[in-house]
Amino acid sequence: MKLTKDKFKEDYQRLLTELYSLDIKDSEVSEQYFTLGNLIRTYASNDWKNTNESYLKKGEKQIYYFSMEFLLGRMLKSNLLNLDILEVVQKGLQEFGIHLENLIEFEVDPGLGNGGLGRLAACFMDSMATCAIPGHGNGIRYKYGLFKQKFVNGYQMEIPEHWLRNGNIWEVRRLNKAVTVRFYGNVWLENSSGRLVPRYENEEAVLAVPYDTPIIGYNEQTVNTLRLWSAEMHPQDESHEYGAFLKQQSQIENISEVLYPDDSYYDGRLLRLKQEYFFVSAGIQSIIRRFKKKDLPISHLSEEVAIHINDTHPALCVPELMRILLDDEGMDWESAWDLTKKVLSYTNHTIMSEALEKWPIDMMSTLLPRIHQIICEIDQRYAADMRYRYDDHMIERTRIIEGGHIKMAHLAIIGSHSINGVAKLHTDILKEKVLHDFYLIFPSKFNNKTNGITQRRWLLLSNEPLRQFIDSKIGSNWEVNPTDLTNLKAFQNDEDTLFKLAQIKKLNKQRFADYVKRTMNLTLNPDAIFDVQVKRLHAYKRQLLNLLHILSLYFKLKENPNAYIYPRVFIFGAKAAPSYMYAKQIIKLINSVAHMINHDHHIGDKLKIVFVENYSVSLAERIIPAADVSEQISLASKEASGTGNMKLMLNGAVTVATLDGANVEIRDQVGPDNIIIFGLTDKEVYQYYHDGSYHAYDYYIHNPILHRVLNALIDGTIPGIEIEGQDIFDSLVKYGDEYFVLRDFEDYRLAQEKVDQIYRDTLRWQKMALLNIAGAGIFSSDYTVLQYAKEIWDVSAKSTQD
Ligand code: DL6
Repeated sequence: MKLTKDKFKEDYQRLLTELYSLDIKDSEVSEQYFTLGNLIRTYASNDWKNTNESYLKKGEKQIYYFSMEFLLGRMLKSNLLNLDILEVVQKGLQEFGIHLENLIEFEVDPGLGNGGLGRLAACFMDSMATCAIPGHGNGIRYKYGLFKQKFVNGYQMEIPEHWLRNGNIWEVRRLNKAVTVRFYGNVWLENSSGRLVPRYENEEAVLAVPYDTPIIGYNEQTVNTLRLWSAEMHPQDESHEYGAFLKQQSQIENISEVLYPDDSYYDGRLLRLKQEYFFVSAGIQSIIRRFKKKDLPISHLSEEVAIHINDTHPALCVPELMRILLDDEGMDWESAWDLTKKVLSYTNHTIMSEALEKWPIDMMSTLLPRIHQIICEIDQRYAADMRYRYDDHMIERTRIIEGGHIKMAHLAIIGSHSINGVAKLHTDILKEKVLHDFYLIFPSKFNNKTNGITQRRWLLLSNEPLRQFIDSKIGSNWEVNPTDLTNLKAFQNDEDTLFKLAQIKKLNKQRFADYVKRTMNLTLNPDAIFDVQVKRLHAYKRQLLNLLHILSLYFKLKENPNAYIYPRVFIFGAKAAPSYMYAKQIIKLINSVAHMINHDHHIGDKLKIVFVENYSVSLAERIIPAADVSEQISLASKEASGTGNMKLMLNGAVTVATLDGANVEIRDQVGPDNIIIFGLTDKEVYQYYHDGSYHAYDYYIHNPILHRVLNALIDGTIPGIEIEGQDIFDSLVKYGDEYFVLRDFEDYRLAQEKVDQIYRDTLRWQKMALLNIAGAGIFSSDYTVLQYAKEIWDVSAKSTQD
């Protein structure tokens, strides 16, 4: 938008006085922040209105991305960037004596997601708006997002994060758009004029109230909507006796209270199923209501609407859309089923069996009786259809209801027209292994869409020095056309460019070091290699492998203080799921090793470990620009894609990786000389599974370095880990080492030696860094969403990149 500094200053001053009856000089950061937020919303409001109006035209197909998680990160700076007023506002505020950075830091980082899946949804929101794809989010407005992590004596403690305490400047509550979602009760089918219609009694009605957040595109016109639903008491129940009212109110509000209720007990699981149906039902009802404004017959729904199921959590879209088409719209089963499949598509984000959801039948039938009936009918019809083509085993393996459970991935696959994995390797594994039966039955439904990241948040906003540097080399067109970053290759042998790149990295490292000094009172040497592993803590991601290697360096230095080791700072950021005890033990172990090494005066600057508390989007924005090395070391086949790997390469980190997830495509982009690959391949892992020939104990016995390191877990070398050390040791040495940590250790150690050697040659290292930046453009989520739009959602984008 066009905005002059003077106009901004005038608007800002006026609004601050209107809102708070204050003069700027008397205002505090909170007032300054809310004034700016309000003003940004005003600036975006016309575009939001116009975008919404234009979407009501017939033929403007709308995409709805259903996701339990949207990990947006702070919005202030990204909204300023996307409106193209960042500089003007910064300068204007400066003239008032206000530092924009302070307002940015004041904003709460809403943790409405766990990690990769939720952050991907956020990148997609940004990219869809930027590429002018009519794409909207649909999710839950949790009162408490992901817990706040604290370390107490090295242990993870979880503290509630009340992110809404000060209000949320970006959202608009739309009570007039509320819908009713029904749970429990009895349902039966009655014949009415030759058609079976459901009759209900004793249901519990919940009011779903939408809160809309504008998603501003980086294109000066499109503003899409993220709609998050909040559960409230239904007005029909407000006449209850006061005590009963309060009890019921708290039960109902519980639905949108917390992200991931503890699912280690029955009530927690029930609440989670409630959440899933709650946002699915509310979302689909509001989509149908909006569709009806177009005054078209319901049979045209698939021409106007596409609904995307992000992982299995929203898989109830299948029976809910069927319910609406059958019961409310009076369609016959075949037409409704046909339409449902045309509207819905599904992304799988993991092959980990524990994450493939299934629900006990009695839970579903009690909580959602009509939905249960529809699922049973879908399942029976599926089995009947398949009977002529496949044997009983195949049908049993693929049907939705099996062993007293409802399998949500099967429901999503059978009820959608498209199923995609999130990296080439992941999709291949789905086709060949995990979902092989389905691939044989529905080959044309399967496709790959490799994940992507938005270059706006992950470079333009978080790494200003690098952005300016790239602009100075190749111009700024890459900002809208990220594959133009390949033009940087022309500078791969230009010493001046490479030294400047090294300087920028050092500047970013110094900034991070300052932050660590301020918050953890730990001094870091910015000339050391900054080696980063930031992601959820999970055994398959193998933070443990990283730690065992660090211990091997430590012992090497203890034995020989003059050993040839380039100084390194190992940076971890990771939260463990509250009920995942093994992951929490690994956190304690890392913290204990960090304490031991960081306090060892003989080691000094040579090794340091930083385990940042409460890893979040905002912390990622600080850490990633400062990374020299990106650790992507999951056991091959287990990480569906990864997106941190893309963010780190875009910021010039060199990847140490297994050939897992999107690492494979990163290697293809940068070439084998610019990435350091080690470890088993997915094929080798599957071969081990097949022949059962992996014996972790042999590696413990035969590799003296590993032997020494593993013994340190149980011989008192590391203070304070008596229980954790023994449990972790046993998991690796005695109980089979599920993720082949010991098998890959030596190869990893050698890969790390390579890092150490190459880093000493600044020009060679910076050339690798430059080629990583140059190769990262293809991983822009702008391209990813354009592929989804064209190949899955069948919608055109009015994008400049198209
Ligand atoms: O697709 C986004 C992201 C991938 O990059 C990660 O590799 C994958 O682990 C993650 N999957 C999940 C789903 N897990 N569960 N449940 O978060 O998705």
